[in-house]
Amino acid sequence: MTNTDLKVLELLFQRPLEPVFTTRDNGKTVLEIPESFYTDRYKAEADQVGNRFSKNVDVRIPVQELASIPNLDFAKPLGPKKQFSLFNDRHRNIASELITLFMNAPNLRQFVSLSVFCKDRLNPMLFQYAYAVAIAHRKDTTEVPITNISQVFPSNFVEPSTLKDGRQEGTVFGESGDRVPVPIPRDYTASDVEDEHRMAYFREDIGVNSHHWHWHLVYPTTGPYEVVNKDRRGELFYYMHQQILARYNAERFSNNLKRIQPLTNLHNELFEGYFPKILSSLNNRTYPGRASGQLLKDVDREDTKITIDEVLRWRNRIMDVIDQGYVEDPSGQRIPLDEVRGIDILGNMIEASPVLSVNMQLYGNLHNQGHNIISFAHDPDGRHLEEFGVMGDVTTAMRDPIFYRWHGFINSIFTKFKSLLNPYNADQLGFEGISVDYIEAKIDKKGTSPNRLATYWQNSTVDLTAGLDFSSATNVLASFNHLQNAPFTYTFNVTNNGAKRTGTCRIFLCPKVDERNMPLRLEEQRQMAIEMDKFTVDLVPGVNTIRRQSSESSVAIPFERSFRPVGANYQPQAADELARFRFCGCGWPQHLLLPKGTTQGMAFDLFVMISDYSQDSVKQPNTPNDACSTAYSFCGLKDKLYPDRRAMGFPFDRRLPNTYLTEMVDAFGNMARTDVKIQYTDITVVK
Ligand code: CUO
Repeated sequence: MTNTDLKVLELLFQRPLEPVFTTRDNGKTVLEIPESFYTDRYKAEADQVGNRFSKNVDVRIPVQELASIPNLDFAKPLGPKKQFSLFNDRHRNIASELITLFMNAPNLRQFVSLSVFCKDRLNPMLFQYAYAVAIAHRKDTTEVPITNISQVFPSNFVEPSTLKDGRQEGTVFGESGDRVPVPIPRDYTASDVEDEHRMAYFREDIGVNSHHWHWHLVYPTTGPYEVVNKDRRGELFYYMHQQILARYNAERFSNNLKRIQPLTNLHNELFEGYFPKILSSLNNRTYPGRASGQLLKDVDREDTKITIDEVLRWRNRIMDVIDQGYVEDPSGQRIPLDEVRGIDILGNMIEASPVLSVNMQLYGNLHNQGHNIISFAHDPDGRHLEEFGVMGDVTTAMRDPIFYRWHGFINSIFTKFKSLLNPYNADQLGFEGISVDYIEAKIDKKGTSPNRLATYWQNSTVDLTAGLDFSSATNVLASFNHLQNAPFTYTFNVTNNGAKRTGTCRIFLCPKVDERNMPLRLEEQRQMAIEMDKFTVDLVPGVNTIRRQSSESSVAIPFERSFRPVGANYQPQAADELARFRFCGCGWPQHLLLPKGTTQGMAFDLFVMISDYSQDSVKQPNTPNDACSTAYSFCGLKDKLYPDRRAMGFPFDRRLPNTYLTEMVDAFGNMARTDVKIQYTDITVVK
């Protein structure tokens, strides 16, 4: 790839609402587009506007003419100021067609031209989504960094007055040292009267929401078959969201709240309201809120029609097939829901992916339509001309408390399926001749005691310049408080009483007691277990000491990865460095790796298991390794198989042979547990 092509592709993530001929990279760069690329508004004055913007720039990049002008009529129903939703059938079909168009561009140059041409002719959110999917999946764009969505559309992520203040700071002080980052307020969506507000720091975390967007970007439901059909995609839909719920529950216990109540009855009032107070960049309106006590109604709007009855019918059919043990494809062929493929089939069917669902007509579109019905609860027939609420959009859905209850319900269906499988037996759980003798987790600081972990607040700065349209040329910096944990290291002593072999080390954190302070039985505890890390270990005969840092976790990505500054100035030049630096935003934010805990110290079981690698390993295709696929437990590996043959969540995804965790650990030498305490301190550290 030439540097210019890479540069153009990166620039298209900046200033999503500004015409493509305006300057980018803080006024330094401009794209010189063919006359035919100007939209009707500017066509007559093409010369004049083009000159106006190319006057004081350092770099001018010419964009090649398109071999053939694409027909974009398919995208017409989604006007430029409409909210775009991945849960909406019509929007998804449009997105799918656009992704196909982008994927089919015959070479890199033409893909660049096509993207430049399309940008000003399409709904900006639709464009950014389909464009990012194409960049993530085209073979010739693997080196292009995908700008974090929170930096492309910052108003979807931060309180809007921050952006105004940030622009003002930038305009008044320029790049001078007097400029300070503008603080994003922490408690702006509700007061302490609302109990659920205790969870706002988690739900409204920028890293949490950008992870969720990025996951759905990597695993789209529609588009070309080769883009959608990824190894164990349906199972990962189940598992990644199940882990979010497990983490949310541990976080709720830390905040003295009861566990999630799944939204099983769609006719009851939704007791929690939510007023997001964030802006949609596209139309400069706030996302609608939802009052407490709202009832769900059938949605009857121009481009969305859903009845609650229909959703319930799909649910019943899915419950029935789980009892039956098989699903039926459109020709009536029975496909068994066995312990290997069953969960994957169900995941794709329940989410649902029109490309991969076994039978969309019969099993419907349960999860997506639930998002929609909830997101329109405030204006189900559109009489108030209000758009969907935050639940209608993957960039914002996790902000709303109802997200966790809807997914809690979806998860309960998967749980039912898993509960019908045989419990794991000794052959599957054990690893003959391996014994884990000692485990600890200790903060990386002198004088700290083992198994006492710590959380606190940290104030960090993010650069929101990329997405700010029509603003000053200087950077806009915002600072915000987020939970943070003190880095720690796990140490395990493992004795191998046999020949040299390989194992998979699986680390989980499980709450010990429930909301009433009663000890949790293994059956409940396993469903709340949080995966912390998973990695391969070579075990020599005799004693092995294994050390692993919390920052190496297979579920999380570091803060810098989520929020790297945007623009050419920050980009390493050397190819290998660039590959390492490449942004890949899928992964749980490292700063939320641990639940908050309590000021007195909250007790958890730290569980470690070493499983037999010969039962875990997969034969990977010979595709190049991707430098940024580090959160593989949640996000898989690019162009490879999911790197663990066991069911996701193993060993906690199925019933287990013991009543309490301690009994299971006593019964199997290859497992160990210890008590750890997570202590929260209400201090803020500035990064
Ligand atoms: Cu990720 Cu419902 O699937 O939001």
